[in-house]
Amino acid sequence: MDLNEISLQLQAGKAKIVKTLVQQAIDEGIPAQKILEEGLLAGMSVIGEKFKNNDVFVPEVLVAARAMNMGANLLKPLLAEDGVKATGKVCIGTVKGDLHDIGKNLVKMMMEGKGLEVVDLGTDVAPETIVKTAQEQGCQVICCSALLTTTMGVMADVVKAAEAAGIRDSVKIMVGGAPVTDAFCQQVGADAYTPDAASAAEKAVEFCA
Ligand code: B1M
Repeated sequence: MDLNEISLQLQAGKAKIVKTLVQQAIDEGIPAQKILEEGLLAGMSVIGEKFKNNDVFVPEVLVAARAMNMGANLLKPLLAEDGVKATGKVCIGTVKGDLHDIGKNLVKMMMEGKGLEVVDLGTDVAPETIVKTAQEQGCQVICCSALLTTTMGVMADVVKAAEAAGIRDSVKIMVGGAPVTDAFCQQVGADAYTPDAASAAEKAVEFCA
């Protein structure tokens, strides 16, 4: 199958067709990672570019996001199959003021695929909530996602909240999302920046070991 068809249908927001095509690609034996990257993420990337240039608007992006999630859900068990299972507990959330959750959901998916237990706090999460959850649930790692330049600064508050709660030495703080960089990670005093979901999962396993 031509994975570009998945990308095109995602861009058109045709969630049911995307779901059918993803299933078809799976049935044809195409690796889940390839379907994710060349079908779903490729389509989302085109939508992102159009959104930036005002060629599409929030409603179109939302239906594309829905199609992305429906396709990704089918891939989840397959992405989870490979490799030795690790143990550890991670809490993850998109920071306060930010509603983007597609990347976070992929990170969660990859982490679960590695055998980690993931407490998902959703989007628009206050630093105190993330830290309190990590404390109460005994998470070794906190993962913060931010997609906006106006919200990435909240990650610094997460680090400060962990210090204030006295858990900074016992928890690793990971940051990610499109505007986040390694330099930013160091600037806010977090422990690791990873550019994508797969490397985030690998790093979390390393931290939990
Ligand atoms: Co928004 N949006 N959006 N949006 N949106 C961006 C981010 C933007 C870059 C678009 C643009 O202008 N080009 C821009 C931000 C500009 C900036 O800050 N510099 C933007 C804007 C401006 C906005 C609004 C303000 C628009 C408005 O209302 N005027 C608004 C803000 C709402 C809010 O959050 N308060 C808004 C709203 C929305 C929608 C609701 C319509 C929708 C979100 C739907 C949803 O998530 N459920 C949406 C979307 C979909 C996007 C784009 C098009 C796509 C984002 C995405 O899902 N990418 C985006 C443009 C773009 O990125 N090209 C855009 C796919 C996803 C898999 O990638 O999230 O980067 P990403 O995740 C990657 C890595 O970054 C990494 O792993 C993932 C997979 O490998 N990663 C992590 C992510 N989190 C991690 C955490 C980790 C580790 C790795 O933890 C350790």
